[in-house]
Amino acid sequence: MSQNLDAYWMPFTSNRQFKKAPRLLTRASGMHYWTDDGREILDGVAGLWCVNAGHARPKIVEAIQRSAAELDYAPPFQMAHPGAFELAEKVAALAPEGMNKVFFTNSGSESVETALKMALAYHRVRGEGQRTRLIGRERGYHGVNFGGISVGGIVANRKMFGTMLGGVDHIRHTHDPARNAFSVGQPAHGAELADDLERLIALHDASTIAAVIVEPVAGSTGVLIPPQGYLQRLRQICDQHGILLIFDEVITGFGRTGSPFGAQTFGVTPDLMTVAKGLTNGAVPMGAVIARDTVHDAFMTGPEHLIEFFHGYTYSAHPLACAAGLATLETYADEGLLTRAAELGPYFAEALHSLKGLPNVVDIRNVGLVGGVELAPIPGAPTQRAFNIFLDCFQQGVLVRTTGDIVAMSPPLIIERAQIDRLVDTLGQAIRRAA
Ligand code: PXG
Ligand code: PLP
Repeated sequence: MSQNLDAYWMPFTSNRQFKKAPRLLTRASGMHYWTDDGREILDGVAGLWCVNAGHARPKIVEAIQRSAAELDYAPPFQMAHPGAFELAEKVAALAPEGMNKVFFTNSGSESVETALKMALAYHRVRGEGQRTRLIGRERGYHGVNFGGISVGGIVANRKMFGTMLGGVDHIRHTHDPARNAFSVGQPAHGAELADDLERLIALHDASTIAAVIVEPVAGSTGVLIPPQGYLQRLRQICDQHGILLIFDEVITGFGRTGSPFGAQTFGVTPDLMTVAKGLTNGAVPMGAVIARDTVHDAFMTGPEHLIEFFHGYTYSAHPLACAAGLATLETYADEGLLTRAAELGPYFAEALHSLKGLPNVVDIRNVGLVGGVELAPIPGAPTQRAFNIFLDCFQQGVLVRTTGDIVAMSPPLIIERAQIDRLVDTLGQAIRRAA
């Protein structure tokens, strides 16, 4: 490695360790990456949970190339370009009924900030401006901006950053290995954990609460599947108390759980949905908030010449991102990818759960084409066992992802059965070696 690695301060990375033994990817196609030294790597995480149609898909590549030459940039404030409307319409068509308004951002983190601001402003335009409190959940990941880490519940992402947003509280997480370890699909126990919201309502009074934000499946914290009935119960409590329910579908959006959105897989419609990642297949940064018509319409009340929502990004609905998004949705439709995780889910589940009984495996969780394998930490060295397994898998030509002592998998939705076998076999061997 002759390249100078000094200047690049890498995100969410152990920089010094990485730079001593770098892992560089230089090319990608379909289910695979290639490293700078020419090794083929099976992608078990869809890049970072985003490349749902697989890498470098021709339609998407061509759309990006065409768009870059045709319209490099168009201002999104008081101006627009056709691609933005076209993409919004297509996204709305995939979303649950009644959710037909799409606000574009450039990442999941920005989608979260946007949704939280929308929720606050929604109550205010309706004359309930006292609803300022935002409720998140322990172990939640909602990106890294101040709103997102405030409602988020991952300690390491919060503790360095001061007081964050005021007026935030958290309901309990749903991870309950004592009752639910090795559940296939949605665990049976824990719907009553949603009642924790009642506790916060009793404490703060519903009239002060604007919104609750949760990931339908908590991804970054280690793949926590919602217990049966849990999301329904949250919806019920929110309805009862006039609280908006926000689903952060940055990972669960665009086919990961077997339907276009987790909302559909789990049969619960939120008021706002945040998405990113799979919206453009990871090829161009883009996110969005998908809103219920009723939320949007509440803003459309004042004089028509006035701006209704004082929010937006220089690159909202960027032409390149819209082109990538349109080609991505076309690719998903052409190949039936948004429901493929439902077809392959049982096979993936069986493969994954075959790891039960291997040394230090304390839980296995799955839904659609997302899975997590939780390991007992090495005493005194948390995260080390999973990270060693990650390195071993990479050495064997398979990319997985770890968080804490959990190995997460979320392969591109084009994965074939034989590749699922290879992914799980490689992981199994690495788990044995790490014993
Ligand atoms: N919400 C959720 C639910 C996410 O999973 C974000 C928001 C933020 O999106 P951006 O595009 O700002 O990163 C995410 C992102 C991991 C990992 O380690 C997961 C994410 C990002 C980085 C790492 O699993 N998810
Ligand atoms: N900082 C400054 C000084 C700016 O002028 C702008 C946008 O005009 C921003 C930050 C926000 O950038 P973006 O719209 O890309 O989020």
